[in-house]
Amino acid sequence: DRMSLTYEKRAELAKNGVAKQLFSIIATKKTNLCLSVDLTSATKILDLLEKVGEHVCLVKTHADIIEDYTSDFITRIKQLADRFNFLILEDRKYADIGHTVSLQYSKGLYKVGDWADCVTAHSLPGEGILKALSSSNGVNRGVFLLAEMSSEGNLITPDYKEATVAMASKYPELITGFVCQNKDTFKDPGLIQLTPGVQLESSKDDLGQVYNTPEKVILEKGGDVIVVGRGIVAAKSPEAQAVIYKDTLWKCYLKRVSG
Ligand code: 6AU
Repeated sequence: DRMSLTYEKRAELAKNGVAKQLFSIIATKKTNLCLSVDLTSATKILDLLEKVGEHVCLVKTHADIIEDYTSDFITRIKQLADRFNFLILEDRKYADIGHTVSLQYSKGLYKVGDWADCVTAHSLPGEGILKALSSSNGVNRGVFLLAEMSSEGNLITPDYKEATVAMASKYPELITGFVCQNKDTFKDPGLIQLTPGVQLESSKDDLGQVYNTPEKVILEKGGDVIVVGRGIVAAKSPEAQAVIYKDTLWKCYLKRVSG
């Protein structure tokens, strides 16, 4: 069962190149923290990553909230990714027909396909969306499919979740893992459980987000890579807070694989 396997072992089992790479980075840097840099200023994002890049395995962006987005921002975030050895996930949550998604992925202002190691997508439209995202010409790319959400009242049902996992199994070379909340959602130890909705204390925000603690998310719910946004970004010292999250999350992982 994937709960007791180390990240090193799981790197060997991964079929998607990005999953393999991410498991290896996690094992090397000893961090399973994904920072969600939900800031609207490119300069602020780059400043923050200068400070916390060494503590994270994955940086999750929402390119479409950045007010001063330019190709220079991409050049610089890629330099930081190389320097600190982290991957970039553009959290676009594609959810349209394959043809539209292939345009959204490769064209427009953001040209996500040029720079993002991986992206998020909903399974809702059917597997055309995965066909569209598969066609990135041999470049090492991956997709996290949304199988569950952290927000209260979301409309995902157990059947939808199972159908999502079944759909993903037809695209083993493309799928990096699932954005999900529970360890029973999927079994394949070569895939990554990316879990958002995490803060040091259980709580909620005013718009339906639900937070669980690192202990609960890693030890009970099976999170492999943990997404933290405001828990770090909105802290007085994001750098100090990133270290606290990194250490706490890593301890939980060590406890999980040791027992
Ligand atoms: O820690 P927060 O609440 O500040 O940020 C959580 C981040 C946000 C959401 O867009 C994203 O995680 N997210 C996702 C993802 C990653 O796809 C799915 C979900 O169910 N809940 C969620 O919060 O950038």
